[in-house]
Amino acid sequence: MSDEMPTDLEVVPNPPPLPDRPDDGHKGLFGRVLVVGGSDAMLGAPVLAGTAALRTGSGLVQLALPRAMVPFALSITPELTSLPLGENPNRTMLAEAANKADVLVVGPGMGTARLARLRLWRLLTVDKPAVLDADALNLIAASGEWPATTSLRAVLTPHPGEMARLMPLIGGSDPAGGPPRVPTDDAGRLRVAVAAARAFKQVVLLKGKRTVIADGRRVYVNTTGDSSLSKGGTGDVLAGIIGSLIGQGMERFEAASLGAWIHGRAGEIAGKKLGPRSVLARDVVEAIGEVLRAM
Ligand code: NPW
Ligand code: AMP
Ligand code: MG
Repeated sequence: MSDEMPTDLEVVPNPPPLPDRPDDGHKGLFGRVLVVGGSDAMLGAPVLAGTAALRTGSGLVQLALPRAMVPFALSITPELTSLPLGENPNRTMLAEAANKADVLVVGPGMGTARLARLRLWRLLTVDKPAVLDADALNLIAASGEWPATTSLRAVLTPHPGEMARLMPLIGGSDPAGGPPRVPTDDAGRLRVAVAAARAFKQVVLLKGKRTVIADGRRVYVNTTGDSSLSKGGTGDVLAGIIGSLIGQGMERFEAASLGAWIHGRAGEIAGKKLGPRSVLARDVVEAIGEVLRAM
């Protein structure tokens, strides 16, 4: 990975507007989102992602998650539907559901067990746009290389810890010989996001204050968001928002840029109501409507 700042980048100053929502539309028109995630220890993550997608305007959102969790997940948000996953890796059923969806959101709370890896690898062969978050990124990092067979057109949404795990795949290392680290300054974060977008040929969103979105040619640095978002589950909300915007017809770079902006503003609104310390990820989901109404 080069230490040079790329000089051939277009800096996009603002996120794009929301996609149109025709008055006479129906749920099939506003995107089918399939969220794949959840594991014994983490039920909230896929529910937060799915609920955020519904709040962002998706018509239909299905959660593919371990069978035992389905009743709990649907009792939190009954508007979600489910694809219960059993103990055997029935990857055909999952691929069929993925092929029916307009967009996939893969990784929130999924864990990194063998079954999760088998399911992810099957999904990587599906020709659909996808948001790859959390454990989907951790599994790819652990495999040691970007999966060459993937036909997914993805948005990767690593936080700096996840990006550090991916950095060996793009030739990144710590000059001092320790584990790779993502720089904390704006220029360094931008360099890493662009290098990853170019190496993987995907859209990359590097989280944090001033989240960076890069597609290899363009870059957008988000300005919304504050420490109201510094709590478990908010990243899962972001994955759902971006998936929803892609399902509503936006291109990946545009959806990731607008999604980061909406997510940040929703965090700020929740923080004003409750105080930044007390905001929960679900409060960010609840504030999405206020953000969208004002746009
Ligand atoms: P440190 O401590 O600074 O050295 P992990 P995770 C580092 C699910 N969740 N932002 C930091 O390192 C997710 O979807 C489920 C964040 C820290 O040790 C995943 O599937 C929830 N981290 C799974 O949990 C709610 C930063 O990264 C490490 C950082 C694991 O995801 C929570 C943490 O990252 C969660 O969303 C930064 N700016 N900079 C639920 N309710 O179901 C450095 N780090 O180990 O990937 O853990 O993000 O919690
Ligand atoms: P994750 O670590 O995956 O749960 O994601 C956390 C989300 O909250 C990311 O979108 C971060 O960019 C955002 N976030 C966390 N802390 C802040 C902060 N202080 N300012 C702005 N955004 C933040
Ligand atoms: Mg996360």
